[in-house]
Amino acid sequence: MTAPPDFGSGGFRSGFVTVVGRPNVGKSTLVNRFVGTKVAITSPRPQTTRTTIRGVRTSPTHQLVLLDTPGLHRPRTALGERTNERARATLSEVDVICFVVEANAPIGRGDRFISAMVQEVATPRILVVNKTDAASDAQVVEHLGRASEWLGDFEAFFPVSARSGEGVDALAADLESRLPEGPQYYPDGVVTDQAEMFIAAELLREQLLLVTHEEVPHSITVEVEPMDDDGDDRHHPDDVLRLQAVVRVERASQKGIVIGKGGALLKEAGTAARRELEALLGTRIYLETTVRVERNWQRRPQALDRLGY
Ligand SMILES: Nc1nc2c(ncn2[C@@H]2O[C@H](COP(=O)(O)OP(=O)(O)O)[C@@H](O)[C@H]2O)c(=O)[nH]1
Ligand SMILES: [Mg+2]
Repeated sequence: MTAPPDFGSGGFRSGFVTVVGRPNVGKSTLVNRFVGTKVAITSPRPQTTRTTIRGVRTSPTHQLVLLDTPGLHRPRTALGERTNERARATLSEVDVICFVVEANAPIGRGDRFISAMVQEVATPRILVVNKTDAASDAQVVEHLGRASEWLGDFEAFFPVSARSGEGVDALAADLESRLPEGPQYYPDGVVTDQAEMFIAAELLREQLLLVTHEEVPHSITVEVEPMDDDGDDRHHPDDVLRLQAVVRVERASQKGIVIGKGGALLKEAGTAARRELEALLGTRIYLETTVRVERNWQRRPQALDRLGY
């Protein structure tokens, strides 16, 4: 007779891990790596992530639900205040906190600002030193040493490269070992809680972030909806998913920038986003894009409510 698999004293373990750290340290890249596919868009620009995104990693024995929070930072706009508050509230509600710093930059005020918040709650915390691929061994060792001195107490320390994947499995195993017994919240194969239309909007926003500069990236918000059926489907056979994307910017001058000369920039971004979405959803997509000006939407609470922030 073969023995059943040994799950320790109990059965399935599951729980929530929030990933925090200052903007650009690689939180979204790390969550994508945990999950194995892209659930959160990433970019070299700070504050790419605006809402909390869930990434799910499931094994036969464990389910880790990773919360990719927008970076905690000193807020300057109503949007900044909201994202900050949300990230803060989750700290005490999760099973483990993953606090991420980067190995290729000194630990600074931004890191200490967040670590102070992290130290306020009783939740177990792990320090992750990311971007080891971009730092020397000596830098990594120095960070691991400095971290406890400058950032407070942690249960464990993990050097990783979210980009190459080095160290990520060891980190995941440690996180799993800290989960309580619990249900499988998401079925096998589900890697995120995001709706398809939200992913579509984020993929287009990611493309626009790549090709815009200065204040424009921050002023962009994108909404995608299935297109109304106008009864004229001669050009759009049934196996094509028809989507309408509305790109909002804060000023008229930004509208021209996003559209580009002869519409070239928007068209290119739309095509790139459409291709990624087609691969992700496994269906052909027709994506129509328009740009509208919504004055100072980042500063107006009513606009934030309407846009879903
Ligand atoms: N070299 C290197 N770059 C990374 C790594 N992880 C993330 N990055 C880059 O750092 C930038 C910010 O990453 P992102 O995940 O958007 O950071 P977030 O703001 O903390 O979510 C992007 O350009 C990533 O490609 C890593 O392990 N090594
Ligand atoms: Mg992010």
